[in-house]
Amino acid sequence: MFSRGLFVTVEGGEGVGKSTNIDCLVNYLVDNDIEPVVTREPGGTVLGEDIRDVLLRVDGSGMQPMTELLLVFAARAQHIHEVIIPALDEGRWVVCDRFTDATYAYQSGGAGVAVETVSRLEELVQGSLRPDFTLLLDAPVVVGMARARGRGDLDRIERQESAFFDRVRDSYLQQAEQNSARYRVIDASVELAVVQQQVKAVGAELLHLWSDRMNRRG
Ligand code: Z5A
Repeated sequence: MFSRGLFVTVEGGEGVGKSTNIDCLVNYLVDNDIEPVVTREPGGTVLGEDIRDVLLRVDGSGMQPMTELLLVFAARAQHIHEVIIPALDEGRWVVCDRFTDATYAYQSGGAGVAVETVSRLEELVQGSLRPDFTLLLDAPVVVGMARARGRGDLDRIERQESAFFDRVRDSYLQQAEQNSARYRVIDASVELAVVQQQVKAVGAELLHLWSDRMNRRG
């Protein structure tokens, strides 16, 4: 039902280089005649960006893990309805900076919400919508945090203790192992040029996947 376009997500911990490498991937795709819709979570819509501000601002509100989880899924419900499904239904590619795997990593792995609670909301909000392909940029927490700190003030989630981010990373690596057909993991701790070579190789793999799919459809 949702499979006309291609839904690609990019995941990873703080500062691993998602934005930088999404630019690289998108440029590669555009050079190969694919113009994806590029979007992000939390956010991607006017309402979703407002929810993102609430989620990330440092205001001492003592946000509870369940509140955080429901806000993430509220933003996602709007994003799916307004942006993702319409684009996929038009046969377009969607490249999304984080999606529900981030919820498993941060709200469940990091903050301790039960995995079953996340998966119940996933079913409720997404129905059968799942990414076709996920690129995980992986780096030790200290590497990503040093890069994130280089950009200035830390937001509310970035202020968690480092054990939180170790659990986030573990959750991502576990998800990649459990969904190995959908995931590609790139070591993002090395020099940017080396990372981007691999990102372009992933772009080439996606183009093959797409062309196979088109051929099967006749
Ligand atoms: N969140 C959640 O909790 N639950 C959810 O379900 C979802 C999200 C969807 C915002 O996400 C927050 O939302 C996030 C999780 C939570 N936690 N926080 N905070 P975000 O994706 O917008 O925020 P982020 O993870 O903090 O991403 P970022 O800070 O924008 O980082 P990035 O995109 O991964 O990195 P970057 O901006 O591309 O690169 C950072 C710097 O490193 C930059 O100066 C680059 O030039 C440099 N860089 C990148 N790669 C390299 C290499 N290889 N070598 C050297 N330097 C590099």
